[in-house]
Amino acid sequence: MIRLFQNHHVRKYQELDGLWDFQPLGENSKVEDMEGYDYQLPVPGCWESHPSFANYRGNAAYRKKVIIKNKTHLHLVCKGVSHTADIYFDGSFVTSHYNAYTPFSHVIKNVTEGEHELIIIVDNRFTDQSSLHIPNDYYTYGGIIRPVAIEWIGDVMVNQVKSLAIKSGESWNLELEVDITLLEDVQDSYYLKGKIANQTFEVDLKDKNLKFNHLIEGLKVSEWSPDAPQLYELELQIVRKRDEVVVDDYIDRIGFRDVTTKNGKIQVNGEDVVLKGFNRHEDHAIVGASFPFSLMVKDLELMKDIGANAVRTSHYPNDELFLDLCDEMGFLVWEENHARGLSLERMQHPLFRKQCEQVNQEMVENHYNHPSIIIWGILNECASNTEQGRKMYQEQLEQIRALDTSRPLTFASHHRAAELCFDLVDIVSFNLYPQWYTDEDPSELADQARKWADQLGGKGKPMIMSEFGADGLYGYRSPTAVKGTEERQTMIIEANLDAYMKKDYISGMFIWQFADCRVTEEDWFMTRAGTQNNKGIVNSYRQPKLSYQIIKNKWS
Ligand code: ADA
Repeated sequence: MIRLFQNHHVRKYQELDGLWDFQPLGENSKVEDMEGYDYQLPVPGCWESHPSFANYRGNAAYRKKVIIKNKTHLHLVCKGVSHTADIYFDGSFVTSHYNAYTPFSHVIKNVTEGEHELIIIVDNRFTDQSSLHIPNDYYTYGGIIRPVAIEWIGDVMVNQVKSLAIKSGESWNLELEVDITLLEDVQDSYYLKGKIANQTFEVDLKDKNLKFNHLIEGLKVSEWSPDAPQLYELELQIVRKRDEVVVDDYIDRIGFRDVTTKNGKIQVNGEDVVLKGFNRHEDHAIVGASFPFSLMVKDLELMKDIGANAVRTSHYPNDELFLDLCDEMGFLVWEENHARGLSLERMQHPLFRKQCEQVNQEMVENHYNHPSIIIWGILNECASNTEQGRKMYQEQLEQIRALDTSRPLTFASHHRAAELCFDLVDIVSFNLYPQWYTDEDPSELADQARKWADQLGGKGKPMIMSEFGADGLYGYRSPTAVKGTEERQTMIIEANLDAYMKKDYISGMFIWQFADCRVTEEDWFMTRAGTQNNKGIVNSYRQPKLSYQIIKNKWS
């Protein structure tokens, strides 16, 4: 399932879920060296879920045959390939993409009737071509981890529509930024027909103005809010004038809400909110990073059961299906670009800026319309304590602001008094682990963090405790309550929540972390028991630890 709603009624599309031929490739072998495929693996899926590839870090070929009944242009849509994809169609190279966590697409023109071969070479190795996927305190899986679809398109297609809801008195306006792609030098003329809530509209596509804004005013709609997550379908159609035939369409879902940061607080539709939630990796003991819809629901239902209202997509953009679910369930989302704990040296990797810029673009362009996303975050615990790092933080925050002025920006800092970038963001966020990594008192530390924020460019800005928590090895119980027991994890989380829930200047708290997750053996096995980050309040199978009930008692 690619989305929680029908993305097209007119444009024909086929999701390529299923068993694909699979063959691991040698260190330097190429697709043309392929002899045969000895395996069949599910797509979407991680190859680590297959017994033979539980620890495989390398490259591999996935192959799928597709039948085309009549000549067409094909729009290939990939929602996530981990972490690098080289795509071939009928043996010819089509496109490449780096990064597991952002979607990409490509048009293959004039595909004839008959059987065709789609091959995706997937590579999850840590090489000098990868500045963001590196050995880390989470796992870079291998595979086509999110859905793939092919779409039949004509000469004109709706490529992307960004929708900005703007309150206007008692009603709402909707500013559309429409991007239409013209594939051939067509002679026909077209117009765009649209429908949202109680209004229809038309825009003439004269002189092929293919990127334009269109304002719809006076919409009488119910707002999207965490308690009443009302969604509306925006339907756009491209109509050929000479015969009124609809040649393409595009459907998305819109929530009418706005996000502000005033008086040191965060507001949704003018109402102050306090975010209470979890940092969540897309990681599960059985499916790795490739979540079927039912397990996405499971995670959010558990969070709802605990009384959480927010989730941070630590540390990368999430599967759009998960964001659709957050839209429907009224979760508030801090979505962030892909980076975790990169030193200045790593930020100076020759590909870092280009790869971050690409992820930021793909994240914002593709996820812009989700009302559940109320904050964009960047560069978790990177070198924002250095002048050179600051330049890159500033560059990325400016890039995202240029793409989206409607959401506040932040980043999670662990640099305490040495932080140099709080003046660049709308919300100041702290990763602090009092009682775990330090013996500090959570209440005193939070007060001190507020002072750091005020002194370092964050005065008057909302403050989020973006990470706090402790290891708790599932099933390790002991009256000693030593660090690593579930008892100690519970005590530490309780002490943090008791402190933060009382502080009026704290607008959000995200426990690190929702579920235990796999980490890379390289660099991390010594500091992570079982080569796992065990700070989940459930284990990687979603079995609750002692802390689950304590948090629930406080939040629900
Ligand atoms: C950091 C980091 C998390 C995780 C956490 C921990 O704050 O942002 O990804 O590694 O530490 O478990 O120590």
